[in-house]
Amino acid sequence: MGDEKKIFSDVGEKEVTSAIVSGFAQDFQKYVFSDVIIVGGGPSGLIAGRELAKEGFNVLIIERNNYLGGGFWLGGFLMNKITVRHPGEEVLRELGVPCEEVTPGLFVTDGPHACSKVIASACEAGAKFLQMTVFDDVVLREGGRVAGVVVNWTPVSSLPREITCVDPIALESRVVIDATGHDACVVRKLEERGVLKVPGFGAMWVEKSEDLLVEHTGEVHAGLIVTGMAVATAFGLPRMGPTFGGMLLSGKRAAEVALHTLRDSK
Ligand code: 48F
Repeated sequence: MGDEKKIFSDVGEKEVTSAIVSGFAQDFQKYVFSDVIIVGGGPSGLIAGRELAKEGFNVLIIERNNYLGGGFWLGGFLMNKITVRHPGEEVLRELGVPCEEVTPGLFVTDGPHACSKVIASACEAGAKFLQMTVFDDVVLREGGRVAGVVVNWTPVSSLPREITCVDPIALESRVVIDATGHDACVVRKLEERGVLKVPGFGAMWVEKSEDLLVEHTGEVHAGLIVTGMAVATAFGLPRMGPTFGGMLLSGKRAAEVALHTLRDSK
């Protein structure tokens, strides 16, 4: 011991811990007030985050799970295939995801490949993430404008009641995007507060739902944009099952709407 040639650099526990704490604190400080907070790290939230971060805005994506990607890893019925209807494949190709046309207008790819590329593209564009962090409430400001979110660590909600008095914290932003999928948690919170009425999504009808979902993607309330399956819940649109072109195009549309707001309010 002592004289043998070492493979790894000579740093120990305190340097490792210090790197984690200071790195997290530096990032967190920067995102106490963001340009955009996206709640939900599924396909629609990741694409919206990528587009906005690419434009130089600081984007924070909040995800209640440890992993990102939402329903995009597995496609339908636990079978590892992702389907997209034209023109959804154009987004996959832009990200370098190979896909095959199985019938005119319908493309198939592998979940892990597509999902990992979408996550990587959001990271490479500069989006930042808070995982294991759950949306709890909205921050409302003058005129009822949504101006941020209240969040807590996900594990807090699974602790026994006698030790769960952990207060959440608030993060402010210029725009909030609800990308929480079928649950539409942010929109539902506004309903709970008597601000909106939420019809919930309708029965499955893929030929109608994807077009409607992209068309309805946009601002549902001052300061709050809705994307992905949360749009179907917010507007009572039909669900679409395991096809994802609508999620990718809705993410792009949400980013376009957010860009208008961000540029107008500069
Ligand atoms: O469900 P999800 O993938 O939403 P999406 O982007 O895509 C929907 C498709 O996956 C699929 C479909 C396609 O045809 O119907 O369902 O609209 O991703 C939503 C993400 O939001 C997170 C959740 O864990 C998931 O990763 N999420 C949901 N509620 C919260 C949340 C919350 N309260 N706080 C933080 N994250």
